[in-house]
Amino acid sequence: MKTFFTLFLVSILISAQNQNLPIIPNPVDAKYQNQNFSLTPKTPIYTRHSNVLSEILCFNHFLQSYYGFKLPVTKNVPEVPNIEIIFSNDFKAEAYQMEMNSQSIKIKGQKSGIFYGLISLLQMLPTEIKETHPIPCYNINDYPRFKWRGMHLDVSRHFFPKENIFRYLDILAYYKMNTFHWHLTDDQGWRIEIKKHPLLTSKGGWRNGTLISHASSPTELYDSIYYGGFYTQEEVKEVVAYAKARHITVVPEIEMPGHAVAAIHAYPYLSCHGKEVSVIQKWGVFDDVFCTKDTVFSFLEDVLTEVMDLFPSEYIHVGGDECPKINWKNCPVCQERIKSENLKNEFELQSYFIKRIEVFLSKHNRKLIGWDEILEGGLAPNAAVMSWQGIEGGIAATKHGNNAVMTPGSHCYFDHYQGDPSNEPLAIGGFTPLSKVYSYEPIPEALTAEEGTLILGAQANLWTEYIETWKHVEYMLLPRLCALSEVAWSPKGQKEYESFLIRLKDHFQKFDKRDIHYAKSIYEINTEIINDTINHQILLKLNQAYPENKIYYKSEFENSKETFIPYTRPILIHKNQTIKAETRDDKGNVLGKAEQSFFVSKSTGAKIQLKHQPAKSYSHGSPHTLTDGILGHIPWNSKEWLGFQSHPLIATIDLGTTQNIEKIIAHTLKAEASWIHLPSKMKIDVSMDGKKFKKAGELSASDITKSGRILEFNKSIKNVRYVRISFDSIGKIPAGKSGAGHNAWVFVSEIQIF
Ligand code: TNX
Repeated sequence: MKTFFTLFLVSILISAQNQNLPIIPNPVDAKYQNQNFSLTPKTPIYTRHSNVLSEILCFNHFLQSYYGFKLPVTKNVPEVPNIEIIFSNDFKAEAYQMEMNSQSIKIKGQKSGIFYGLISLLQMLPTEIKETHPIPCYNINDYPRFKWRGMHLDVSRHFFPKENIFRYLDILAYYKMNTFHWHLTDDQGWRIEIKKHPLLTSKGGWRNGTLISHASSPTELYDSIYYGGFYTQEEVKEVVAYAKARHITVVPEIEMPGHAVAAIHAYPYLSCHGKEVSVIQKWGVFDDVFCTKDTVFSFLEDVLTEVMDLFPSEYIHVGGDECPKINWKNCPVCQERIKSENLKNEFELQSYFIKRIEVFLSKHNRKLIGWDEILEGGLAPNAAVMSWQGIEGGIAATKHGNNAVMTPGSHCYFDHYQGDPSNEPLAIGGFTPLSKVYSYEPIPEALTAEEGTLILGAQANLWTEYIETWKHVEYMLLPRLCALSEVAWSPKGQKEYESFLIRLKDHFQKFDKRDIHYAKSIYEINTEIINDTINHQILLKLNQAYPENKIYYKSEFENSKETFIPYTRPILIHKNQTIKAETRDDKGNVLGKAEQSFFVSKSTGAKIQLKHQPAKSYSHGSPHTLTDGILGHIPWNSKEWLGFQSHPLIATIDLGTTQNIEKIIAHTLKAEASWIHLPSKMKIDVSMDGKKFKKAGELSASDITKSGRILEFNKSIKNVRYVRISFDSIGKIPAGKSGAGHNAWVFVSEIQIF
C-alpha cells in the first residue's frame, strides 16, 4: 500500500514537472534537474561536427524571427555556459538526447534528432527574452512513435503564395511534423508549372469566379473574380529546399483519374469526349475525369517525370479519390480497354489506371500513395493507402500487406468546425474539436501487432473550399496541429489531455506574440445534454476546459429579463428557451461564449429506440439526439445530427403515457455535395402497448420534395403512447450528382411530436 502510495505521488510529481515543461509533442522521457540554465543572446553554440551546421542555422532562423537575435556559433571550445551539439550515429534517425545543467546544454543525435532537440530547446524558451533568462533544466530522451507525421494543404481550391507555404512549414517543423502533403491539382485549379505542358498553369491555373455561398445551401451565389495562381518550378524548388532544411519531406499530389477538370480545360483531349470545359467554380465531385486512352498516360508520364525531378520524396501521391465512372461508361476507348485488359467493370478500370501509373513510378524508384479509393477494383502491389473515408481503407491495405497512412475524416479533417458553428467562420461542416483530434489512435484495434507495423503514421488534411485567406488557414490549423503532433509522436500510453491543455497555454501566448493565428475554441463552453428519460426531461450541462475559469449563464424566453448567474449544476429545460453562457477568467474577461436554443415538444426527453444504429461517425449522443429539443443547424455539424447510410432510420418514441397527438415534425438535411439526400418517404405507425402498431399515415416522395427539409405530418391521432417513424432513403445516388452510384445518406436532427 505504502509503495503504491509513493509511486502514485512520484507520478503526480513527474507529471506536474512535465507540465512546467511546455514541449508539444510531449517528449518520451524528461527529468527535472533542479537547476536553471541562463540563456542570453551571447550564449555560444559549440560543435565539432560541421555536418550539423544546417540544423543550427535553422535554429538561429527561428530565434531571429521570434526573439530578434541569433546565437554565435563556434568550432572552438567556448567559455561556459554554452550549448554543445554532438553528432552521433548511435542514435536512431529522429531520436535525440538533451542533457542540461546550469553550465551546459548538450544535444546529441543524428542530424534529424539534433534538429528535434533544438526544437525542444526552442519551445522551452519563454515568450520574451530580455537580457537573460533562466530555463529550468531537464534531461530528455526522446524519439517519435510514427515515421509519417503528416500535414496536408489544398492549394487548388484556394491558392497561397510561396511565402505562406514557408510559414506553414515553420509551424509544421515547430511541432516536429516531417511530411508536408501538397495538394497541387484539382478541378478548381492546376498549381504547378509543367514545362512540357504550359497550358496547365496558363489556362488551368485560373477560374472565372468562385462559389461564395455554402455548397449545401439551396441558392448558389458566385463572385465573378478571375481567380488563380501557380508555383513556378523555381518556387517549387525553394519550397522543397526550405522544407528539407526543417527535416520535412514534401509529398506532391497530382490528382488522377478524377478531380482533373482544370487539366482538361487546358487540354480537352485528356477527357473521354474531348469537348471544351471550364475550370470549376464550385465544390464537389465532377464527371469530367481523365480518359484511359494511351495519350493520357503519355501526358501523365510527362507530368510525373517533371514532378519527380522536383520532389525527391519516396512517395508520389496520385489522388485516386472520387472518380465518377459515367464518362468511361459512355466512352468507346475505355470500353475497349475494359475488354482488351479483361476487366470486369469501370472499378477495375480505375484499378488498371492506378496500377499502370504505379509501374511507371516504380521504374523511377518511387512509390505510389493514393486515397483509399485506390482499393476499388484491386490494390496495386506496392501502393500505400491514405485512409480518409474512415479507418477501413487502412485496415484493408495493411491486411493486404501494404502500408497505410491514417487520416480519417472523423478525427483528421481540419476543414471541419472545431467549435460551436455559431462562433466560427463558415466551414464545410462536420465537427472535429481539439479533444477529438487528441483522442485519435492511429493503429486500428482490428489489426494484429504485425499488421500494425504497416501503419506508417497519421496525417491531418486541410481542404480549402471555404478557406480563402492565410489567417484562416492558420486558424483552422492551430491548435489542432498541436494535438495531432502528440498523436503522431508521443508514446500511446503517455498521452494525457489535461497535461496537453496546460502545456498548450504557453503555446497560445507565443502565438499571440508571434502574430500566428489560432482558434480559441478551447475556451468555449462545451454543452452536453443529459437525457433523463425516467422523468421524461432533459438537462443542459455546461463544461469548460480550465478549472481556474468560471461559467455564468442566463436563460432567455418570452419577455424574460434574467441576468447572468454563476453556473453550479445542470440546467433543467422545460420550455422553449435559449441558454446563453460565458466563461470568464478571474479578472472577469469573457473567454468563450455558448448559446443553445431548445424547442420542447411531447417527444423531448422521451425514451427512444432505434432499430438500426446510425453510422459510427454520425452517431453523437445517439439515439437521444432525435429527442433533445435541439434542431440541427445548416451548415451541419455532426453533433446535432444522426446519419444513416447502410440501414434505414426507424425510431420508436415512447411518450410515457397515453396521449393525443396533432402533428409530427422531422428535421432532415439536404447536402447533396456531401451525399446527404432528403429521405424518399416518412412513415408513421402508432401503438398503445409498444407491440401492436397500426399505420397512421405517411409522407410520400412528392410531399417531401414539396415541403423541403422540415417534414410535417399533420394528423390528429387519439390515444397513442408509442410512435414509430421510419425514413426510407432514395437508395443509390443518381448519375450526375456527387457520389453517384453510392448509397445516399439520410440525416435527421430532431423528431418533434405535438
Ligand atoms: C473529400 S478527402 C475530398 C476533397 C474535399 C474534401 C472536403 C478526399 C480524398 N477528397 O476533394 O476537398 O472531401 O472535406
